[in-house]
Amino acid sequence: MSKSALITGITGQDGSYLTELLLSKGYTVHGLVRRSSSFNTGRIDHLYEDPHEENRSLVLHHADLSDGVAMVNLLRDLRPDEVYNLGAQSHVRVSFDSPLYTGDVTGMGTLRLLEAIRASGIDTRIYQASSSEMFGAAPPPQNEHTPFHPRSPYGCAKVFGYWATVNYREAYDLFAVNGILFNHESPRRGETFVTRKISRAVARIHAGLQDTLYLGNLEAVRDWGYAPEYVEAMWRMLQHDTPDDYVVATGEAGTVRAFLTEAFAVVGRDWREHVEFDAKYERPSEVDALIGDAGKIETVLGWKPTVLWPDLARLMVQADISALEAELTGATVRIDR
Ligand code: NAP
Ligand code: G4F
Repeated sequence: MSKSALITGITGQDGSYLTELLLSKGYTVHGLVRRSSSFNTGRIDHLYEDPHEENRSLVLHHADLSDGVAMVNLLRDLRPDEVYNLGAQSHVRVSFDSPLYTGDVTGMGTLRLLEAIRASGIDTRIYQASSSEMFGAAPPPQNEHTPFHPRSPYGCAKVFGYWATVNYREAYDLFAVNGILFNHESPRRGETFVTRKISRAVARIHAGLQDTLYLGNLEAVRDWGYAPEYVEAMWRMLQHDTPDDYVVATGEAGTVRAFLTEAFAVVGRDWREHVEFDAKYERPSEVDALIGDAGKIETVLGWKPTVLWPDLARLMVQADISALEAELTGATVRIDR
């Protein structure tokens, strides 16, 4: 019998790569999609199966992490072997503008899902998308023993989700794990996160469509990994014989300034001729440095990253240049990296 999984946040960067991974392993994948007035399934359109087909391996369901009843009903009906909770208001800067919404979806949404599993009485395993943002002001390198000191409403909400996951493991013997993932990027990264904002701008500047890129703090240090490798880590956590929490990171970090240098070098340009500061992209409280120690997951689950941030910067710029060229020549654009 093939396994089944439910993914919240299936339309996001990680959701799309995880869906590809699980389908390649023979899973039936159910995805939770929130209602939107325009299409929000661009990252998974290439995997879409018509609802009238029989024996589909990818099935989408309308629901929202703010609706606990919908989640109980969905879980009771689907009875998935595995649940991946990737849904979240995931933008740190935006969480300062919408703190209560972020707390509700990113924090309480996790508790609603855990409680929906308990209330529906199903036997399943759950992965919670925890974040290095929980470490916040704690100095690097950060690992599973580093105390949390979140610096944003998003970070606070993720700390709540982390502990709710641990609590349901301890209280109800639920197979529940936290993946504490450091920043991970790809050509499918949301356009307002700094790496993708840079790679898109480089492509547009190279094509003569843009001259200036406005950014905030260039001194922040991040440990950027490659998203397709990180979804493999999520899956491995749920295949292990015991539930546990793991840091997922490359251990190699750079500043936003260094990422800029690497990205602009792809088109032979100096970023200093194109980048200007805009205070609106700064955060009321910043996370200065995130550098992960992923020794535990390498030892226990044999997971090890291969793509480090300079290669990632080049890969993302090249993908955005190709996508823009295709767009300008009227060819169909597919984000398939
Ligand atoms: P993402 O691209 O922003 O995707 C977030 C997903 O959550 C989208 O599918 C989004 O739907 C969905 N969502 C938002 N609000 C929702 C709601 N109220 N109900 C149901 N779904 C909702 O994020 P990502 O980069 O793939 O990250 C996946 C998860 O890992 C997130 O929980 C994020 O916080 C966490 N994380 C990410 C990183 C990273 O560096 N990428 C690192 C650590 C942890 P729409 O498509 O409709 O917006
Ligand atoms: O790309 P960012 O917005 O990512 P951030 O804040 O590190 O959060 C991401 O990683 C977390 C894991 O640690 C995830 F949990 C979270 O969901 C998200 O995926 O910003 C990175 C750095 C920050 O220090 C920010 O201040 O880049 C700096 N930055 C400078 N200028 C900017 C900009 N960030 C954005 N988004 N836009 C700018 O113009």
